[in-house]
Amino acid sequence: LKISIVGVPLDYGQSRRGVDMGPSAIRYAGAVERLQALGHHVRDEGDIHVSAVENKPNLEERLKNLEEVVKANKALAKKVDEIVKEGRFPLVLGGDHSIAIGTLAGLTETYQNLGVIWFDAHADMNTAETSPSGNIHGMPLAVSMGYGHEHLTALFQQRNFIKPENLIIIGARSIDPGERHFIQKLGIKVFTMHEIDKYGMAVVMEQTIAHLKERDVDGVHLSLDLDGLDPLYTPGVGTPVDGGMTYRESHLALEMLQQSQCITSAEFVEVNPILDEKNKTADVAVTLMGSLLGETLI
Ligand code: DIR
Ligand code: MN
Ligand code: MN
Ligand code: MN
Repeated sequence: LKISIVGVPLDYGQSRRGVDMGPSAIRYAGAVERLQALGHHVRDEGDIHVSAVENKPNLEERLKNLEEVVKANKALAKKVDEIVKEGRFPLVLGGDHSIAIGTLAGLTETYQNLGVIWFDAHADMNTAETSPSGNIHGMPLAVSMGYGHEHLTALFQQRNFIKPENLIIIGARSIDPGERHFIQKLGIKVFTMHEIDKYGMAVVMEQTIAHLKERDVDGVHLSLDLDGLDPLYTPGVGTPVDGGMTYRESHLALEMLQQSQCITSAEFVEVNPILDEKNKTADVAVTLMGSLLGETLI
């Protein structure tokens, strides 16, 4: 595979500083070397420019740092679009999860019927109206389906939004009332921790892959929020929620995605080295990349 890595040092989509250092932490954990060892051609494209200076008051409390988030995502969408058009696999390193808006906007310039697998403790489907926090990292799925502030939805220039039937959320255990309403209204497929406990990860992944095949998608993006795992394994995240996926469950899931050969792009987000224990969360992110991109035990 020809892989292009892009870092997005953005922490304005949520309230705890430090997730802007996520791309560095993931690189330090050996992402490039790990993927090269699997035989991939890896090109590190560097970081999207984001101003490190936090000098603006939050003028809009319902959408914190809106214009900074829009600006970074616009640049990211352009970069991801270029990578896809070059025939390379985009691997995006966050940064907070608001960067999924730019990644998906870039991907949908090419993919007309994109599937999305969303690993997360959260549903990330709030809008300014339903958000309890005003943090845009809790909104990328709503935006990507065409709901939310027009400065965000406008990043999807062709208005080729993600179809609710093409989206699967895995690992959710903290869903806000507005998000629950949205999920029910749009009929979104969600494997919460309850289903993972009850059926096991193997069945959840078989159903996920079968569902996307039935939908006849032309690509599948994996958006992996490290808070989807239990904080025992990934403590370096801004909004940890107990009762998450284990290290083994997450690896199994990504190994099954590798075996299915369906994934065409990926992003790993919310690694916050300031909150971490000796870069443990970035280390897990890199081992997960290995599983997704071809590592096997023997
Ligand atoms: C919460 C937290 N649902 C919000 N979201 C998080 O602020 O919208 N997403 N942490 O990853
Ligand atoms: Mn910062
Ligand atoms: Mn998230
Ligand atoms: Mn999350």
